This record gives sequence, structure tokens and C-alpha cells, in this order.
Amino acid sequence: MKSNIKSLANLSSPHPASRAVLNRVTHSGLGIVASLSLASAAAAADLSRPIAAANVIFEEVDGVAAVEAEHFFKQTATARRAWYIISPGQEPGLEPDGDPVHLADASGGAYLEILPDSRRNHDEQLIRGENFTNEPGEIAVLSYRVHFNNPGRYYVWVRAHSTGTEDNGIHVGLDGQWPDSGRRMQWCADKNTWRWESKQRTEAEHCGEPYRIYLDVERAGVHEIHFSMREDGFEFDKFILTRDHEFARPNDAGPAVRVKSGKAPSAFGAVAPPPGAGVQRVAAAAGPPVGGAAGGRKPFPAHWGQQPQIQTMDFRPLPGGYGNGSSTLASWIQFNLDLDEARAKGLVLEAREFSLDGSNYYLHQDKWLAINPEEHKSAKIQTASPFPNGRYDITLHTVGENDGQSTYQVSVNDRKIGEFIAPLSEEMFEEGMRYARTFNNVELNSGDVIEVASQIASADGMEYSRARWARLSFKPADDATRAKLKQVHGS
Ligand SMILES: [Ca+2]
Ligand SMILES: [Ca+2]
Ligand SMILES: [Ca+2]
Ligand SMILES: [Ca+2]
Repeated sequence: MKSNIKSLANLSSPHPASRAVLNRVTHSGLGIVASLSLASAAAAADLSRPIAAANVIFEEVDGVAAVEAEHFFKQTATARRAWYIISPGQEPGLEPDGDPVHLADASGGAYLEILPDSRRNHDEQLIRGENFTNEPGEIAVLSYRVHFNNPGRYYVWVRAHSTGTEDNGIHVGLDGQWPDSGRRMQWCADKNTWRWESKQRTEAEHCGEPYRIYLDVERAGVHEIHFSMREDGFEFDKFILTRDHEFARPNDAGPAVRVKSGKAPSAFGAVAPPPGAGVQRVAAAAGPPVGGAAGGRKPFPAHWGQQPQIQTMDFRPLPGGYGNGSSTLASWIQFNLDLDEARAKGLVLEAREFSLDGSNYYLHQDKWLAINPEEHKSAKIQTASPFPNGRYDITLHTVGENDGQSTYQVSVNDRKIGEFIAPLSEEMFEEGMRYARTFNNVELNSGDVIEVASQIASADGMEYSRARWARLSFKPADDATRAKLKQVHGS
């Protein structure tokens, strides 16, 4: 179990756990331990308060309403446990907490977690009314206002991130009532990733039964939606209310949020580092980003995930019209712009689209190729280039893992064009610029055999990484190739 004092010792480490504290402490040394814990408590309390104004009303249109979890306008019953807003550079720093932050892929750049999380596995003590409650509305009650254009039965879907067996249940209610159909929402599948689910835990099925979580909205107009704790440590990103009984689980952040009146807070993620020298952490946005991104910069697309936490302190124009910032931020923006453009032009080979036969890989979470360490230590897989002849910068997008540093090779027609050893991640899995490697100016003809190979590794000799990777993306490296692609794509 980590303490604030240990967090203090880690102030210079890249781990984000102490960042909320860091923002409020301008000098270092053991003399500030007392003020640190005070600052920590104050920081934590701030993060349990709403950032959405009470006049913000979301809207159901055509039978669907979607709302960011962090946009509650009220939270009550917080004496023993509360929901805290986790966003880039802002964390409550409360302990115990069983898991690291999961901002990558969080919708709107933020989510909520119920803290502290004192029961993280079955062996830790269950204390009813404290770290567990089967009573909806008893602990950590969130409220949201939604205008319904259409009355009817609304199935409730919630996007949650569970890392254990005791952080995967909540309750949902309507207008101060907690119907049976809102009790015990449950998650089991897809641990360690953001997962949409709409299931009710029952005696017959502890992992939950579908179609049983719903709210009956009897009249059109404004209603209050509530969520409350069942298990501490629960992480909550966004919810959907849908009249569609057969609503298909989204693999992404889900439907767009509609606002009927008031102004919803902007997405998190836009943070302007001050000019200077050396390396620093990103300064956190000072307050709720209501009415615009911090520093006046337009917000980064939510699907880019979290921007780099450690940046150089130089100051330069950023690509994409994002104003000025560090070279690190510039690289991160360019990386994401390049991937978006590759996707728009079809210059991406997703790992899941490869034929797995005889490759030693399996498909993980429907998006990554991975190696099961109990069966194989290495794997390789090939496909023929579907792209016009030319020269390309080829980027391999791997998945950083905290169990070990996997090694990857990319080859064209049996000639190795490069190798990459993924850095260790802090979270169980991480994607993004840090885990991608570009091999520049590679000659590639249509039909050439592109091969990706990878090998597992272990940091502790016990747990192994699975050498996961997500895709190859391609960018034309010269004018001739750009011109050829223009003919193909007409842009
Ligand atoms: Ca946590
Ligand atoms: Ca728990
Ligand atoms: Ca958690
Ligand atoms: Ca969110």
C-alpha cells in the first residue's frame, strides 16, 4: 500500500500518481510532508466536486442519450467513499488504490473512480456500507439531468474499466428511485480495458445477464439519472441510455453526447506547457475546463488519448494549428495526425486483418496480435502489400506491457528493415507514440511480402509480455509515391 510519503519520494518519477500533489507543491524536501498531505486532501476533495454546472441538461434524441461520467452535476453520500475525476495531470492521490490511471482511451479525456479502494480481491475484508453495498443510493451517489424527447424503456449501458474482481459493480437509478432493474450492474469480460456493458448480476449468473438493466421513463421532459457505488475502486467513463433492446456494444467511446441546454464542460487533454529549459511534467489545467480548453488551445481529439506526461521545455510552433508547445508535444501531434491520415487513406494494415494460420499469434481483444507464453516464445506473420509501388515510411504500432519488453522485427521480402524493443509500460497495456517505431524510406512494391515478427520477454522471470502489436501504418516518403497515391485516392 502506497502512502503520501512514498509519493513524495517519487516526485521525480514519471509515474503520475502524485501529480495532483505535485501541482500544489513548489519545493521539495522532507520538511513539507505535513503540508503535502494537507494539499493532497484538498486536491482530492476538489476532484470529487462537479465540473458540470447544475443547468447542464443532456438530451435524448431518437431513443439514445449519451453522457460523460465526469459530467455529473451533483454528488451526495460521500462520507465513506466518493467518485473522483481522473484527468490528465489531475488525480486524487488517495490510498489504498489497487490500480494505476487508465486515461488512455477514456472518452472525453477523463473518468471517475470510487476511492479509496480498500477491497481489491476476495481475500480482503468486505465491510458493508463502506467498501461494498448492495443498497443502491447508499454511497457515492451521482446525478445527471437528461431531457427525454421520447418516453419509454431505456436500457442502460456503462463504459467501465475493471482490473480485479471487487471493482466491477454499480447501481443505476431514476428520479430518486432505485428500481430492481437498476441494481447490480456487473462486468466480467475484458478486464483491463474500457468495456461497455449492460448486465445484471443475478444468483444464477454472477457475471450478469443481458437485457435486465433498464429505466422506465414514463413522461417526456427532464429526468435525473443516478449512479451509486456497489464496489469501491469502480471506474466509470460514460453512459448510454438506449431504447434499442438489441443495442450493439460499441468498441469505442460510443454515441456522441447531445446537450439540450447549458454548456457541457469541454473535453480534457489540452494543456499548454510554459516555455523554459530542460524536462518537466505537463502543468495541469488549473480548473474545470468549462467553456474552452486550457490555455486557449483547441482540444485534441479524444481518440488520441493522453498526451505525453513528460515533455521537453522548448517552445515551438505545433503542427495541426495547435499553437505553440514543446517538441515532445509536436511529435505526439504529428504521430496522431499521421495515423489519422493513414486511416483516412486506407494506408493501414490492422493486425486483426492478418490471416493467423500457422503464425503462433492469437487475436486479443479483437484488435491486437499476441503470443501466449505458455505455447510460444515467438511468432511471425506475413501479408502482401496492397499499396502502389513506391517508397514509404512504415510505422509499427506495438503495445507496451508491464510484464516485459517484447522485441519486434519488420521485414520486406525477407529483408529486415528494422527492429524495435518496446519500453516497459506502467499500465498493463499501453499504446501510442512511445510504443511505435517508424522505419523510414522503405522501398515497397505491390505484392511484396511484409512480415512482422515478435518475441516475448519477462521483466521478473515469472510473468511474460505477449509481444502484442496493433497495426502497421504507411506514409508516402517521396513525391513520386505521393503522386501515385493521389491518383488512387483522388486527394
Ligand atoms: Ca485506481
Ligand atoms: Ca473494491
Ligand atoms: Ca480501480
Ligand atoms: Ca469520460
